[in-house]
Amino acid sequence: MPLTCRGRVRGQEPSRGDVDDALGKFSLTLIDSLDTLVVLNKTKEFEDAVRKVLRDVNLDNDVVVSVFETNIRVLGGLLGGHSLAIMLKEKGEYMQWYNDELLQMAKQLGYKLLPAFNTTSGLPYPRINLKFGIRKPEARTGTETDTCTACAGTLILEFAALSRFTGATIFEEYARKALDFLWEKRQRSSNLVGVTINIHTGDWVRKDSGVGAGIDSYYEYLLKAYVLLGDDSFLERFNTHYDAIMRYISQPPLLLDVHIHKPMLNARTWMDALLAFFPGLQVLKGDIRPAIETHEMLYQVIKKHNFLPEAFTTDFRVHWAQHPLRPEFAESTYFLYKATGDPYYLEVGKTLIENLNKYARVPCGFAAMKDVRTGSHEDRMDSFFLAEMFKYLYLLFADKEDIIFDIEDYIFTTEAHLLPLWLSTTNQSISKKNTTSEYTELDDSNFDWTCPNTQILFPNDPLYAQSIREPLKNVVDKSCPRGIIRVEESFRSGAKPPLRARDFMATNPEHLEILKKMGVSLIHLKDGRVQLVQHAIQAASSIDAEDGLRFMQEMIELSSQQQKEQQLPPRAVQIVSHPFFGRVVLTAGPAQFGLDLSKHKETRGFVASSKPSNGCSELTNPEAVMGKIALIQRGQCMFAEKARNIQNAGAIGGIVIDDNEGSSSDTAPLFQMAGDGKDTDDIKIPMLFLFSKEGSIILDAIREYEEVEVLLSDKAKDRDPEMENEEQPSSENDSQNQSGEQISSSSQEVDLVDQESSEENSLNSHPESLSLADMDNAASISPSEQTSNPTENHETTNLNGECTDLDNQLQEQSETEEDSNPNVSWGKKVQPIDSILADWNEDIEAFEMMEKDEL
Ligand code: DMJ
Repeated sequence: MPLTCRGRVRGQEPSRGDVDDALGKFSLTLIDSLDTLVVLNKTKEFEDAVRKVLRDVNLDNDVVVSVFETNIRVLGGLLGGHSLAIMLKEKGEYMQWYNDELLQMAKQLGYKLLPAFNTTSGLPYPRINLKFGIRKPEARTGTETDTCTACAGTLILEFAALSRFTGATIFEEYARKALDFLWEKRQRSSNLVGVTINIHTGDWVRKDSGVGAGIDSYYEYLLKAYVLLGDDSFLERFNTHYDAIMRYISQPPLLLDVHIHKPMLNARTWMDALLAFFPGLQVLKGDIRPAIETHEMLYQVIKKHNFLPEAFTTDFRVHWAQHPLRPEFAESTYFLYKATGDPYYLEVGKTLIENLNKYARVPCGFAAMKDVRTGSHEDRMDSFFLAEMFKYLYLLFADKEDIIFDIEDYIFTTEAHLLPLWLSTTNQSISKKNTTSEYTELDDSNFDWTCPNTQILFPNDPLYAQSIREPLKNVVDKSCPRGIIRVEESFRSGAKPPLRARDFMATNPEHLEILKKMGVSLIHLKDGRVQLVQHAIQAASSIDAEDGLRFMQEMIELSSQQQKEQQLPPRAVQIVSHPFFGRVVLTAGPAQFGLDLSKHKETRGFVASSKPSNGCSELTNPEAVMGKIALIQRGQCMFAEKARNIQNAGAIGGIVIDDNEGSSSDTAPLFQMAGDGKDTDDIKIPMLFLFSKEGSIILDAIREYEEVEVLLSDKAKDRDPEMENEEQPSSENDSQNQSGEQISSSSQEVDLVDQESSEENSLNSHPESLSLADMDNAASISPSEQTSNPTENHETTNLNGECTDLDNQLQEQSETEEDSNPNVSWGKKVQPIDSILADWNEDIEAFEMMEKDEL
């Protein structure tokens, strides 16, 4: 936890949900970073770290962990550490005392994970209790029915290495069985796999398919299993899937999810950051051109937002604004540099490092970005940052002689752990399943290209990579919102649904009856929200299914509008004084009253606690808060009242800190402070809200450094290394006069926030707001994924800047023209609604047939 400078111990911090399943009280970060130390030539530190692991780590904790994460980070970390420990020992200088202790731990962990495979399918349960396994009452797990494809298909490298290192064949056998099952279950006509699968029945639960979240490393491990184990069946499977990916998902430079049964239609209009690993895998496969294209597109998204947001739309706007310092893009950059030798990729790496140092580096490490638009931080530095990001960035710039062993003798696991290639000829006793007869219709060139050789791929053409990148140079800056609006317009012009979204009441039995007829079901979420899901196949007739689709469409628009009205984008509190120098940026909630920081320059000042601390009456210490930013505790009175009291005492701003101990923006949705129902125009100062955890970072800083200066803004101010030497202005006026450049850049930021404010809404939906998801069959038409991004409608109707004219023109043009204009619609054709509906019955029939086939 780089902001609070502590380790994150499971159970001692508020739960963050699934993301905590990686934590097993087993010193995750230490184990995950063992082999990085050797790569970085920190041999002595490696030796110390191994001793610490052997001395302190307990694998027998009563904790439920993710099988996938434990495998890739902990088992992989132990095996990577073992691989390099024996390499060092053989060299004769370091680790002379080492006697396979890490391997023994890895074996112990391997046996702990095996009960997860006790399913009829052989696919592992997603979670296991390290002490009690699965299903026992004490285990508190074992009732799950689904897992993700990557979760079940990303075991073979670690499990096979464990088998081959130890001679215990059971691990490799189990991992192979899970892979065999996934292969059997691939959708036979598209050769694609879905995102989640039922571990008991083998049915696809989520039938969308891409190369990012939920599937990514399944593909990676098929190709790498071939490299590590030399088993052709893995290569054949990989190539079959790769062929399908390039046919359906790859829409250069984009990679867009499709439906496994209807692979010609996109399943969503955004991409996730995890797919950034794919160009690196394409390099390993030897397919350099699309790797260069996708990588270039991703780099431009990064240049726009400093980091790759967790998800971004096909027109490159932020969809999910977090960035947990994921390494996938650095990984692909490294492999592209290895393949092309093009110094451009060193420049890319330099930008990545500069951005990390500039925006993510904090006194106790590197903090994840909570929001790439505001530059605010999350108190989180995941173990993959050291395991992967550091390793790939170091390797990108390292010369051969900088690394004390030959990196070419190893393969990288998905967590960048190093496994020696000599394992391919060790303990090969595990029987290979001969499934070769299943592979047909593949172009031979697919096989020739595996494992690239730059001399063969593009001899004598140093400008090869550049010539591919050049046409994509403006792909992000010049992109315009997609033409989805036309599909929506088709809805609007058509018939109205029997129940209008605005009239719908979840408590009205008649309404529920109509929904059922239209194939729409209602799910009450734990947090009080209501989710609507449409399965067209469950509608009473195809006419009802169409009505259902219209109803859902109306609901999306309504939800989008409501969320827009309810929320404002987050703000940032940046600590600028010594020793923070702007490095710590806290996510803050805005107020519906007072100075709007998105329209005005930031406010800078020293902080002072108000007395009384809740600010609910006239302050007794006006001299202390005069000209400063007052800290007030939440509770006892209205936010507006607090604001008036501190303003009367002469404060230039206020920060309300939550009185609910332990609350944090990591775990609670941000909200805006409402007024008091009266006219609040008299409140002129900016007011921000911090949850308790973020607030205590400021309070701790005051205790330690007394004078703490902060900047209240809508986006963190860039900080240069010089900022540390800069004389800190002491008043708001001083700071606001720093430079004209700064002022203009902050007004651009306002534009950006305005454009993107609605995207924020999907992150912070209020419990009372409606959320919509998964229209299942309807997912086979373009607008379906708007269910998870209710902002699309807003964005397509509120076009900005140069794009407006172009888009309006296009709306008037014929439908076919849109697809011929690459500026407007990257990817596949947006079908007119009539043709979709005409196709409807046929789809449903085909869908039913395929379901039967699968069963
Ligand atoms: C890593 O833990 C692994 O690379 C995994 O396969 C998916 N991505 C995370 C980091 O983003």
